[in-house]
Amino acid sequence: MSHDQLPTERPAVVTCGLPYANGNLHVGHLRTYVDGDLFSRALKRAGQNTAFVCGSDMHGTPVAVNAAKEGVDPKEFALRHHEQYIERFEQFNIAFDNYGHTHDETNTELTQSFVESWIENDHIHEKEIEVAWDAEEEQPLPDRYVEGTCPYCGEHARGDECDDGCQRHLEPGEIENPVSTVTGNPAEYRKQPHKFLKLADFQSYLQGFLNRLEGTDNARNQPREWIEGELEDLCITRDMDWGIDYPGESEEDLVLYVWVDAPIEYVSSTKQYSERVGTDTYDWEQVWKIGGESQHGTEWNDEWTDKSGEIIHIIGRDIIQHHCVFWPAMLRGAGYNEPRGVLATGFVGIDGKALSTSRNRAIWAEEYLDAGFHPDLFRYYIATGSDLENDIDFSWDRFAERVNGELVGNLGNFCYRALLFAQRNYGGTPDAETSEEITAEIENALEQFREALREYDIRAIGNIAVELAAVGNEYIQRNEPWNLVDDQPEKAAQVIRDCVQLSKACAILMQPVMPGKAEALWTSLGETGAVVETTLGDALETPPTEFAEPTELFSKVESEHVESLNEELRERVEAAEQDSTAGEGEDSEADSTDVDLEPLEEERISFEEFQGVDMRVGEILDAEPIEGADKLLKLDVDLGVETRQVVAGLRELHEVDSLPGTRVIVLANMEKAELFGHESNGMVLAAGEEADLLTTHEDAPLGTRVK
Ligand code: B3M
Ligand code: ZN
Repeated sequence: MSHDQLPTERPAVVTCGLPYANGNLHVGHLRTYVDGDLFSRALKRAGQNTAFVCGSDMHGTPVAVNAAKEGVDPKEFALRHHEQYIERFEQFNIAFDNYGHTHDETNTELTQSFVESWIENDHIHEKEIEVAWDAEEEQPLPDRYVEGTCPYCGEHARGDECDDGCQRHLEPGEIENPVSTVTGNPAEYRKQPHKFLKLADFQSYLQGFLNRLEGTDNARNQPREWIEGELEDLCITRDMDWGIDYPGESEEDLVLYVWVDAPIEYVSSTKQYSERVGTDTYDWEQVWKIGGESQHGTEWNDEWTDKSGEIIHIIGRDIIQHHCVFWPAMLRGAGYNEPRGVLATGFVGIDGKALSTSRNRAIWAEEYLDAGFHPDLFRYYIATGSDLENDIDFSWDRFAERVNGELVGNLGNFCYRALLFAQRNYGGTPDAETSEEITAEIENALEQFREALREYDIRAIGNIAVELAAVGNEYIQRNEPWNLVDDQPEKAAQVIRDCVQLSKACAILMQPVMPGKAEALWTSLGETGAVVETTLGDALETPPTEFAEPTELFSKVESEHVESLNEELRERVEAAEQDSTAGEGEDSEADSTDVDLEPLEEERISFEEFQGVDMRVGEILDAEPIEGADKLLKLDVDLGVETRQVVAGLRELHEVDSLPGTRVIVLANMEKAELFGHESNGMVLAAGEEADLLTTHEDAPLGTRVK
């Protein structure tokens, strides 16, 4: 059964992935929040009762490991970052209706009630598993306390996620060649009982769910592959003391896995909002439950769709599996409603390369603000720079170009000219009718807005006001009201009336993407109230007959400023490179993103075994990115005897265009694998985190065996 078109009569909730309370926010993090904020504002302008909620993710090893590095208590550490995020979001006009955190009472209680409900409905069982253990420190090594090799794609993986490779979630014990991040020693294994959510109970439900799901293609399609075979149990407990206790158990040091309580915060945060504004205004149970109640069963009943609210999640595309497989199963297991849409955003690169905090190639939220730019300029850039699911590049040059061309030169220029002319000649909006031509243009823009909303096209929503201003600029230029004032005063008044009406429409249409600038324009129009209280229809209401002389909405980004920002970034990246070179060989405390040199393998192999390893000289003929896989490239490699297709994790570490023509060494008898639907027939050998490619130094012919 398909969903009613947005906006619906029912309440909606828009959520953003919860930021781990463990560091500073950079422009890469901000993308999801800007998109979420834009989308929730757009729904509100379209008249949908909407709550925009989020919260800080306080638990898990991402927080515990960083707190331990600082030598502080994880709670105190996480709360400090939580407070900082609240401030940062406000500074970027990201206006959550509720921003909680996963450690608060609401979430603790609700999380435990979810787990109790899974227990009651027989979706939980206990089994003993092998968990990684550091023998020197005598401590368990959950999640980010181990690093090793992903069993699915062979890339380097951190604990519970393959964030350098196939992005899959890894269960405890799954990582290969595990090394403790505490001591750098190879991890050992210990037996330990844990609790599991039986995902297999939801196999057929999940298939139906993915068919109903709306949002970006990556979120709807990628998970299909992950639910093909029988679904494995999801381990929901960890050997840690920082987290939410498993209900009803007194076992010390066993808490719920962070990915249990984190998404439940979406519900908790909505509940807090509902409690604050009153259930008459917004009832969280109408959204999250079905007809206001829990409805159990492992299948979905189509009649439930219009008995509950609209749940829309906006996330980074590295956490699709959590939101489109685990989370719907968790909700169904507790009798809750399901997400209607999941929008998974691409990543943000810097100057054509991947953002990397360890290389200091990042632009921090604070740094952007310190540069003195209005937050709305960044919001506009990031929301409209690419389609939501594609990666987007941030560069100060492009930023200046777009601000100066699209905002200063077009939107700002039009509204300023229109209002200045109106104010000087008529003291405000002239007494005339809006023309049919311009009424139709505004109606068309409103329809485009509604259409973009229905299609979750955040980029299109962000562009509409600028496009309408371009219509206005063309209109004012064509009609030259300055030449009409004396000879055709009525015509002049009508043209200017049109332009003021267009400016008013621009204020409403730009509000989701540039809320601060929209309010400024609203004030210039002499409007009372706030644009944040308007709905789309108000764009056609008559603007005030009087207003004051306007001020310019945007100012130009100067090229000297851009140069100095580029210089700062360049120096920073170079300094980080030098630091990392200077540190090589030193016995320094490695940060979690550096990998210490692995100890040499003690176990020897025989010459016969080595002879079984078929390594050949090859040449890359062609390299192409794989859609939906940020790190992976599909290579055609000439091995002399034949050309092989090989999938390799080189995308972010090498210029893709520079690869064809490169001589490489290929492990030709590597087992075949399938990654993101592409067969990989061989493995290109490379050293270390930077994937330094192995090659030959003379001209051994292609296909020559390495021995
Ligand atoms: N805290 C951050 C991430 O993996 C993680 C998101 C939780 S969303 C419920 O992007
Ligand atoms: Zn992987």
